Parts: sequence; C-alpha cells; structure tokens
Amino acid sequence: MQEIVLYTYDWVPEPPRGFVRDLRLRWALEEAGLPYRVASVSFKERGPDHIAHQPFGQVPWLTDGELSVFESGAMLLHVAEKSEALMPTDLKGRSEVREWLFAALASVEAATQPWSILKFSGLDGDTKEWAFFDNFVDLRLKRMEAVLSDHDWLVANRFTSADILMADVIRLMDRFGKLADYPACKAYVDRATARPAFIKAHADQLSHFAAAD
Ligand SMILES: N[C@@H](CCC(=O)N[C@@H](CS)C(=O)NCC(=O)O)C(=O)O
Repeated sequence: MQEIVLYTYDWVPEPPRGFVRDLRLRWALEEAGLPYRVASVSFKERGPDHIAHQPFGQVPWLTDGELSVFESGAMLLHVAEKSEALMPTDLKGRSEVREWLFAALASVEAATQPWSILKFSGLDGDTKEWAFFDNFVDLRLKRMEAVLSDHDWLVANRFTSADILMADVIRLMDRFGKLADYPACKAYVDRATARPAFIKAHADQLSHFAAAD
C-alpha cells in the first residue's frame, strides 16, 4: 500500500490549534489504521508549490502516490473508500455517508464558519449582523439536535467518516459554549471526541504546532 502524506502548516498561532482541518484526516487515518505521515508547509510563505496542491493556499491536502487531493470532504471520501471502518460497503450506507459529508460542509459548516470568524474577530456584539449569523447557526443546530436525539451516529447505527466531519464542525460551536441549549449535539461531540483515534489525532496536532514554537 502506498504511503499517504498529509500536509499541514508548520506552525499556526495559538487560537486555531486543535481545530486545524488536518485533524479531520489524522482522525480518519487513525480510525482506519492506515499508515500515513504528516508533512509541513510554511504558514507564512505560501509559494507556487503549495498553490499547485491547494489552490487557495490553505491546508490540508494529502498525497496518495501520484494523486494529490485537497478539500477536507474530498480527502475524507478518498480515505473512506479505503476502509470499512469509515464507510459501510452497502449502497445505501455509502450513499448516506456521502449525504452527511456534504451536509456537514454545505449545510452546517456553511453556517458555523461565518459565525466562528465573527466570534474569533470579536464581532459578536449587539448588531443585526451578528444576530443574523447567530440565528442561522441556531436553525442548523435545532435540526441536528432533532437528528441526534435518537441516533448515536449519523449512518447505519455505527460510527463513520460522516461523524468525523459532522462532529468536527459542531465541536467548534462547543468551544464557545454554543451547544448549551443543544444537549444531544453536545453528547454527540463528547461521544465522538472520546474515541481513542480523536484523542491521538488531537494530541498529535497540538504537538506538531508546539514543536515549531
Ligand atoms: N474548505 C476547506 C477549508 C480549508 C481551510 O479553511 N483551511 C484553513 C485551516 S483549517 C486554512 O488553511 N486557513 C488559512 C487561510 O485560509 O489562509 C477544507 O475543508 O479543506
């Protein structure tokens, strides 16, 4: 089997540590027990070699032999294709994993990302704009609360790569206490992040960035 190489920044400032999206892939690769190594690219200088792999100059991306894949959702699908630990083998289960992967990005992260950018920037004051984005997140969390009230995991009563992505997206809301009114979402995040693969992925990311301080 070819070695998977996962690319992330060499260093990032303190606030995003533990939340940089390479974590999604570290977590998936740990769950699947697939061999991989992590390589660094400069956070400060994003040169043409970087842009050739990730057109927005962001991280993560991965290489698998000659193949280079960017976008965390596409990368998760790529890795999930390699392991039943991340995706069931039947048509329905596979389709549902894809649905929830897209839902995590296009429906939930589409709301949580602008919210978290405003929050990180201190723009969460008493403004119409903040109320709009806060309400947008509440709309999505209310629906996820209903889904997770009677499901431990999103697909086929078992953990899949869809849970890696959804839990990682919702986890950022927990950081700011936004899950206080959403007990099923909070329990889901706690359940997912108690998994040994998450704990290792998270600790590995923290030490990777700390090593460059
Ligand atoms: N949609 C992309 C988003 C990637 C992304 O936002 N990466 C962040 C780190 S988690 C980044 O590189 N930020 C620096 C920047 O945007 O310049 C994905 O899911 O892979």
